[in-house]
Amino acid sequence: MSGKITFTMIKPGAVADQYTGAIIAKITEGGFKVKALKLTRLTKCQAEKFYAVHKERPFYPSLVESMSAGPVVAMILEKDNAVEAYRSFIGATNPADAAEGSIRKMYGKSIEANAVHGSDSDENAIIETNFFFNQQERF
Ligand code: 3AN
Repeated sequence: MSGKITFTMIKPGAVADQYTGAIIAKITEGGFKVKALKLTRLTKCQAEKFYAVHKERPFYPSLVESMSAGPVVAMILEKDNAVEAYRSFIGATNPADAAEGSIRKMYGKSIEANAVHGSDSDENAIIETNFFFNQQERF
């Protein structure tokens, strides 16, 4: 059975471009309920850990650099079948391939600066929410 929770992050580029409000509005209009939310900044070491799965990929150093370059907005979102629903809602990794009207199409600039992160499995959603939020910060 699929979980009700996913984790998302508005990436530093989109936060710097002042898209935070528009993206949160779109997420809530999409039927996702915000269960936790914070503006925070990843250290380089935290960004390395968060994207450790990609550490052999050529884009890893640049990804780590850009993800730690400024604040992010981290959120826990709730919806039935949350992980899959949110990934289809935000659009393809490359904004150029993302569906019209999706967050990555509207606010992404490149495959790396693609506006938002979304968990890719229920297991990773749990790991990622635990990475950012303690119990008192969840509602
Ligand atoms: P998604 O975020 O759609 O799950 P992943 O997990 O393949 O995509 O990639 C994680 C992050 O790594 C992406 N959000 C993007 O920022 C970056 N990324 C993925 N592929 C590339 C690439 N070919 N060049 C640069 N950055 C990439």
